[in-house]
Amino acid sequence: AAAPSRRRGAFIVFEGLDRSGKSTQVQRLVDALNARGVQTKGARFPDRTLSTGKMIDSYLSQKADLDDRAIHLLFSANRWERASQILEDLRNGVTVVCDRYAFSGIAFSAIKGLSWNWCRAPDVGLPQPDLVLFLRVSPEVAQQRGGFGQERYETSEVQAKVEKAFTKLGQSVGKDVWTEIDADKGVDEVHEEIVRRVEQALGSEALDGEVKKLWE
Ligand code: 2DT
Ligand code: MG
Repeated sequence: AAAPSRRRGAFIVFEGLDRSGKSTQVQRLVDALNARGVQTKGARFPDRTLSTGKMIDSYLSQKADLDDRAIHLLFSANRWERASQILEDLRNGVTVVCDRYAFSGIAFSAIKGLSWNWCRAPDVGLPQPDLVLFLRVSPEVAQQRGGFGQERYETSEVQAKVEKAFTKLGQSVGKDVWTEIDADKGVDEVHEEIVRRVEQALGSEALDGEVKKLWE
């Protein structure tokens, strides 16, 4: 008999607006998968612990100003700093669950007037997610969950523009990868829906093949 083929891990990305519950749901999913024996690691972008992350953190906390293009490239470089580690984990059979990725990169820069193609270019070739879970929260529920913080982009004007950009991105990514989750619901209900969707992704034949490359 043929040796059993070793399946790679799944690359699962969460995207969404402020207060959509991304970070909570990422942690819940990582714990739930590990509990059922699916070896899983969490990741997040921007990763403020990396060298590019320090500059990004100064920008977001409004301690530093940067040209729109410069900060865009730093966010992309921040992903490239981690890309080989993510790829290695996936190839070793570890599932990676990531809080934000290149879709946030495009959405937050495109609303400043940078072109879609220009924004996409530096991320071409990064590991492509097998599944993107877009947590859609209504402005009303987001408001009930607490006010905005002090960071850049944490205003209702920016959030409304970013939501439109995410919607457009979802259409270009396609339904097999991009899944919308109604994040107005309670934490447990949202978690259960996410687990259902992730189970499908974990059963996919795609995990018998190589990790694809983003936008290629
Ligand atoms: P957090 O609140 O999740 O730490 O995000 N952002 C993020 C970008 O502008 N470009 C990117 O490529 C990424 C990953 C979204 C901090 C802010 O950084 C924005 C919110
Ligand atoms: Mg934030």
